[in-house]
Amino acid sequence: MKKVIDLRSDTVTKPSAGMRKAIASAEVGDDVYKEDPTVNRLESYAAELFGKEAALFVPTGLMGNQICLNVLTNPGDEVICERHAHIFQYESGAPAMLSGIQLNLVEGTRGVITPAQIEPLIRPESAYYMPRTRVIEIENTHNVAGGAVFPIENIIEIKNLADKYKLYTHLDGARIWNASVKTGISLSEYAKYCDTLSCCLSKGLGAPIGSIILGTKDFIKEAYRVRKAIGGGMRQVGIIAAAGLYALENNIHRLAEDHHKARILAEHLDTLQNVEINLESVETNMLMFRPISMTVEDALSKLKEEGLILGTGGFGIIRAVTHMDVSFDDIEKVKVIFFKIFA
Ligand code: TLP
Repeated sequence: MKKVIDLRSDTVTKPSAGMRKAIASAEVGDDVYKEDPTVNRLESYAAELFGKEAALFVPTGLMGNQICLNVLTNPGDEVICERHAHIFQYESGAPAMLSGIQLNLVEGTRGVITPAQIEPLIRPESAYYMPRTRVIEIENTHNVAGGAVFPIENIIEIKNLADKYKLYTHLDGARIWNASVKTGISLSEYAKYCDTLSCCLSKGLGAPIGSIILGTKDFIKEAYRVRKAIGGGMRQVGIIAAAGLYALENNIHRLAEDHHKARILAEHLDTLQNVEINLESVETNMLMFRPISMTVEDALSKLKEEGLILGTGGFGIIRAVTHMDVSFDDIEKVKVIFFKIFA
């Protein structure tokens, strides 16, 4: 049987042998009593890595983002974010559902928003008839923008703006690892410019489940309460945290290889006639491209017949994401399939 190559997302990876070993030998306890030694180790390791006071292990990136927003806001408040932000596009309306808050959207350039765009949207304190602006949220790397890195200069400017208006900043850092590996900027440097952040162990780092949120000790104390309230209090979850620890210790630096593989595919697609791709937009492990003279659905089903599963990045485009379960050999096979369908 032909091997299927799955590039729908970097979430599709399966735990490696080393990770499974770490899972099997994990020490566990009841984490709702804070007695799981492996979870405790993961949280303190992450807090140190990001230079934040405290961290909390949560099941998913969505829950991580939403707990942060819930703690930072009150019902009726507003969060400013980019128009294609994950919290707006792909979190099932959770800001409204869980926190009673609304989002004020800024049209970014490849996911990047600027203080000049944000400042006019900040509601005056005196305007009691308007929602209260409370948080500025950014995403790094930006998913819909194809894994685009948010430049650190913009992040610093946004943090300064937030400070000027006494707003909080939240970073959706589901793929902050990719940004850090790409730019060489440390995780703790990125973390300096946000009050809260959420990062995913289950994307490029290869863990089966798990995200971590970070902030001050006071913030994490509140977050702990919210996590329980929405059903995220887990018990002997050290078996999963062990995978997360393994991922942090072993799988960050290798992301450069995923970036390289995405680049190889992008350069190949750029030579093919029936595809539109902006090479400059391929910065990390994602590529977004538009099929020419066929619909996205047709292209996806033709690719699938050849043994390659891709997904859509929304907005009429196809998304391919490289990850640790695709080898350089697989990448060569993908090139052949692309040639067959798009040349
Ligand atoms: N993104 C998934 C899909 O939801 C689109 C993917 O395959 O890329 N923030 C960002 C920036 C994300 O890309 C994702 C997942 C999340 C948060 C949510 O993480 P999970 O799936 O763990 O809830």
